[in-house]
Amino acid sequence: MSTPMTQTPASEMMKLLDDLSIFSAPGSGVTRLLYTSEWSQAQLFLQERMAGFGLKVETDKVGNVYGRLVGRNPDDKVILTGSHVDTVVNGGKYDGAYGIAAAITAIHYLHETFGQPLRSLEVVSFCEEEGSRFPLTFWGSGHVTGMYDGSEADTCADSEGITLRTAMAECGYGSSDDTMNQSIDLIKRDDIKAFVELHIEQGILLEKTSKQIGIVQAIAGQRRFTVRVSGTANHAGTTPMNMRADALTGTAEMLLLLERLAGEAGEPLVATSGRLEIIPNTPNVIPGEVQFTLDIRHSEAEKLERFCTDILSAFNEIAAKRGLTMELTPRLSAPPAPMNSELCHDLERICQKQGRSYRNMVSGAGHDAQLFAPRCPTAMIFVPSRDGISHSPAEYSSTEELGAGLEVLTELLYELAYKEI
Ligand code: HGY
Ligand code: MN
Ligand code: MN
Repeated sequence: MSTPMTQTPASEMMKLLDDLSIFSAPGSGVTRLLYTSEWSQAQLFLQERMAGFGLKVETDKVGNVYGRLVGRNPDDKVILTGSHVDTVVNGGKYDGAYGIAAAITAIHYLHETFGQPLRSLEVVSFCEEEGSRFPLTFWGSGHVTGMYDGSEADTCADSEGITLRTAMAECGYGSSDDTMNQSIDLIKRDDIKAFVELHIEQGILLEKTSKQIGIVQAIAGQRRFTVRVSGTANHAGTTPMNMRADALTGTAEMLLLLERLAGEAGEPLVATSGRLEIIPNTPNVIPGEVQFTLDIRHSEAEKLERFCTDILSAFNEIAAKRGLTMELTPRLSAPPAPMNSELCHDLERICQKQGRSYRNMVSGAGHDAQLFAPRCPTAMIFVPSRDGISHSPAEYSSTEELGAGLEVLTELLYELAYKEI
């Protein structure tokens, strides 16, 4: 049995969003990193809310949370909608959370208004997408779509050296032996008929062109790496400048080259190094080692690959010239993902029917939807971000803008779950 809707769907969704944003580490904005206590509390909160709305709640071995409204044809494939529950450090309250809150609200509204759907309609709160704590991303949807087999949990650790496996076990997920891998089949899913993700744009295009809705045509491909540059730690006072193998100045030359070549490559290519660690990170010691991240994106696969090849060989040349060595660890290779054209046309029709202004666009941000696109019909809907700001406490979209996205999502879910398709 579900609880009746006592307020408008938009206000129910906003209440969910506000309640969800409380689960954060101290500091500005929202910080909810994978397998932390605030992350666990958020997933528990969502399970309670989903159960309260009469959904069948399940969690899998990596901590994805599902809420299913069982359809009249329970053996038919499922319509899945949702997003990720984790955030960046000091992020906003809408990135990821909005897609989950809207999905729960939409399903609650459809159940109250139209009863049981033809086929099951399911919301998912993916455990992790950002790559903020561990040097990999899409940990949730990557298992559901078979990108990961769980063995990665032993080969990566956070900045305090806690392995992903340990962090999982501390939250009661996964298992210390290799049964985790055998249980992966319990995570990878082949029963999904379509996946729809509602998300804030995290860019300024919709606001600049005064459109209420973005219909995503494709999601940019992403390559992420960890780069370790090694030189010679030495005394800052007694080592002449021409006798140094300084890992930090070598890294600085690499990153300035990255910035210049990415600018010359032109849009939509972007390249970022967001995290850098210096060893021994001591004022009077020449840095012996630097570890930094690379995040490179493009909407065309071959241009993305070519830029990565070129920049990494240029880095090797800089290292050789400076007597440094460079070690590269690939962390992510998510190809560009075209969305389903039929679902895009459905979204255009729904926007016209609802009198919503909209535009077709490419997403520079990565999303869980890009892992589903090769496996099932997939669609993404954007709403505007004020000043295009995201991954920041200043991330904001108005109730009206978020409500418009909710109504478009709700109508698409109705067509997918309640009608013969
Ligand atoms: O980094 C991204 O594009 C996404 O916000 N995780
Ligand atoms: Mn996101
Ligand atoms: Mn994000």
